[in-house]
Amino acid sequence: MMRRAPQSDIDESELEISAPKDYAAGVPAVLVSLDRAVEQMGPLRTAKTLTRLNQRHGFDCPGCAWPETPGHRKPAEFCENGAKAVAEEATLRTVTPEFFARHSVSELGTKTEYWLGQQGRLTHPMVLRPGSDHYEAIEWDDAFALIADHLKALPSPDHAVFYTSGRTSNEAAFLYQLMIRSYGTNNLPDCSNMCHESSGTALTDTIGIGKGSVSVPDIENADLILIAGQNPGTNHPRMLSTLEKAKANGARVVAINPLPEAGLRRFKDPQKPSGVIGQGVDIADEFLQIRLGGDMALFQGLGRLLFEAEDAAPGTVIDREFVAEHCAGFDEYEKHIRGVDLDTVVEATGLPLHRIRALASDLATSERTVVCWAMGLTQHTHAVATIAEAVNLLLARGMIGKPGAGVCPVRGHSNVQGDRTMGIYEKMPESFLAALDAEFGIRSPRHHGYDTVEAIRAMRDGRASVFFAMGGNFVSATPDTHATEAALRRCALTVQVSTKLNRSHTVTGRTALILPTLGRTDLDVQKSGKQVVSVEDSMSMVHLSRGRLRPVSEHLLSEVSIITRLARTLLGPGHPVPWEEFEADYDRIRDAISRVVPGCENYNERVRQPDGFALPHPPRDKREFPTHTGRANFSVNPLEWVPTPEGRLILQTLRSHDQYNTTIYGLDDRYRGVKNGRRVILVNPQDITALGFRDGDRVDIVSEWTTADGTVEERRVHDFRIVSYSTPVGNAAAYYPETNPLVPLDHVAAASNTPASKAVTVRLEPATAPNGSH
Ligand SMILES: Nc1nc2c(c(=O)[nH]1)N[C@H]1C(S)=C(S)[C@@H](COP(=O)(O)OP(=O)(O)OC[C@H]3O[C@@H](n4cnc5c(=O)[nH]c(N)nc54)[C@H](O)[C@@H]3O)O[C@H]1N2
Ligand SMILES: Nc1nc2c(c(=O)[nH]1)N[C@H]1C(S)=C(S)[C@@H](COP(=O)(O)OP(=O)(O)OC[C@H]3O[C@@H](n4cnc5c(=O)[nH]c(N)nc54)[C@H](O)[C@@H]3O)O[C@H]1N2
Ligand SMILES: [Mo]
Repeated sequence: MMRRAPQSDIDESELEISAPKDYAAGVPAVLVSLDRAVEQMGPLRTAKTLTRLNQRHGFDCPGCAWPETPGHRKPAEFCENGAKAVAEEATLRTVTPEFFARHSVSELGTKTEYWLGQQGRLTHPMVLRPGSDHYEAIEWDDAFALIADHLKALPSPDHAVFYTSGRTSNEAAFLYQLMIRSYGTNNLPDCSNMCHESSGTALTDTIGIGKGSVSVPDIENADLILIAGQNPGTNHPRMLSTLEKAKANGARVVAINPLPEAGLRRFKDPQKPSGVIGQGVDIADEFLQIRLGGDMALFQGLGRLLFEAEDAAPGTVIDREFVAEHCAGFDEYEKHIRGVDLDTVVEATGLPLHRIRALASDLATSERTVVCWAMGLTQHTHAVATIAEAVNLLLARGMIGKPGAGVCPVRGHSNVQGDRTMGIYEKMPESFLAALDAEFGIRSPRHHGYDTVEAIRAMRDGRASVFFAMGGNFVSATPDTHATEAALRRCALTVQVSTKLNRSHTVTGRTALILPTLGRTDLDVQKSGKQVVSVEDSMSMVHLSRGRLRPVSEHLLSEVSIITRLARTLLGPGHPVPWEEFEADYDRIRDAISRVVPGCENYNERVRQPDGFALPHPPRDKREFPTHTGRANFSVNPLEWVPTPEGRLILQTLRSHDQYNTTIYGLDDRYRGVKNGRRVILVNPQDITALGFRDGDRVDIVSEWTTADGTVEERRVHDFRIVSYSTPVGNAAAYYPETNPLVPLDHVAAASNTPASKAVTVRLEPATAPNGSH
């Protein structure tokens, strides 16, 4: 039966540590999925939901953006963490106006994300009035009027910020950016700014489109797959089935990671007898335990070794034809990369030279190479250059735009890529804005808006004072928690369109609103009947998603309804966009999308095909590279890496197996052997001793940051337990979002402005106070 939400918060004294697992999934994964699902939804709703997950007539998993295998789908096309994502959303627990009457905002502000999230689905629009410490119910129309009044009172539309997380459907995203641009600003920061922005920036410069160039069949047919800076066993578990197939077809998989992640070692597919009673399959043939931030050096070293292999057997390694026909900048690249010092590569990566040579020889002989990556590459100061170096390797070998080969940035949120395609971007190109204006007879602003980091600075400095979030948990997901909190508290109004309670509801402007919305699993009925929405996965496939569950409250509105009703209030009756028609029938939104968004022609028809349709990708489809040179660009990047200063550690902030970003599903990072708690820091045993500590000691983590004018700033989080763990010497790991207060706002990647959450310089001190603050 469904269990009640937790009444008390986490007791970290219950923390248990055991040995990390050496395989992912297996039977425990199924048992955990069912247990969590039944706990939140009860048995009937569990059966109804899990059988529809990722099915052709079902809904798209609100978990990750890994694609479904085209053609055939297994009866249960989900994974443990997909099941948890669904259980969290489809839960029958509710957060009602009575809940807010019982709990003040200040009290809620002392709770952990885990406790807040476990309380259930938001049921009513709520308002926090100036000076009050309790949210109270508000009518929808009054909420829209209140937002419109605030927006109209601003000195300029650029004083408002409109954030988007990555679960919003294409239809809602398209209307959201349309409303915001009609109002007059491009301030559209999104979670992508903290996520794959570095990938988008690097890929746009080098191959002309900021999206991955491979499909699932490409991965299945590759003969060499590099997985760098990604933990698929936890964050993209369905990818393991694809990798299993690739291995069965003879692929070699090389994992490049500071941590020996369980999912990269062995996979037991619980849907196969061999995964239930057998050993499962080994995923990685090679595991390179690289130092944090060492990937750029690795890729450059590999580049030099490829040229050496070419010298030894001319005409066999570099794809001269591809380079001559499609690329620019090769000579400069060759000159630079031949000069790379291999001793520096060894120092930067922490990898023995013979292992790097072995990988170079794999690369030199592979006929179909795919490089996959995620946050381990994107969240570094030199992230864009690192990804550009991976592209250099692939270009030199002619590995883009042919079957079985290419770039595979594995995206995070289930529709983060689609939201960008629909215009959620602070610097959308002129061609898109012009098409939008022509379709609707509006005039979109042309000057660029704020990204996430710039939005925080603008609120901090009083240049923005209305903050509106379409989903997400801005306060906890962004870096420098205390600075971000102070910035939000300066606002006149903060608005959160949300499904569940989170910390962003407790850190507010003078007035605050919570607008509860339908999720991916919920039935959405409008004037014309039941609605469907569409999403784009990590491999540019666009398809439909149909929610079927009865919403937990009759007061929820869909995101489309919230946007169209707010737009009508804000923009007035004479506005040229047919907001009411759009709300009544989402087909009308898709008709508009088909005329504005490139590649979406005949959207309604094509999205209804069984597997949807693929958006165009010129490098993948025809080896065309729409860059500024009209060719695929090699790039020259001065080598950067992340040495560990004396007596310090470089800290990466990452996800446990039991969370979805800031949503904490539970307290069990099963694969890493951490149970009943999250305030841990994983440290190499040599460092523990060298720094004068012992395994199990409780410490404060203090980050050190030198500002532009040379001042050293310190940030502190309290009371973390040291766990001895296999991580390179000098490198440590701890969970996000508990460690976000340590990440300085200005510590960002060059060119993409993505917070460098995987490389924070820290020192450890004996714990000064028990945890209690966040
Ligand atoms: N269940 C679940 N699924 C999710 C999410 C979730 O929180 N939970 N989040 C979703 C989102 S939004 C995203 S963006 C993705 C995130 O997916 P991931 O990027 O896999 O997430 P992280 O936990 O940040 O893991 C980063 C991985 O990179 C490694 N790493 C860190 N620094 C480096 C480095 O310098 N070099 C190399 N080579 N490796 C490094 C870490 O050890 C870790 O294995 O997952 C998505 N899917
Ligand atoms: N230190 C550190 N910081 C990081 C990262 C890291 O690795 N380290 N990773 C970064 C990354 S990759 C990302 S993507 C961001 C994530 O940043 P966000 O996307 O802002 O955060 P989430 O935790 O995914 O947001 C969860 C909330 O979204 C709401 N929600 C869920 N589903 C829906 C829906 O369908 N509609 C609406 N309107 N709301 C919904 C719920 O209220 C829930 O509480 O965090 C970034 N921050
Ligand atoms: Mo992400």
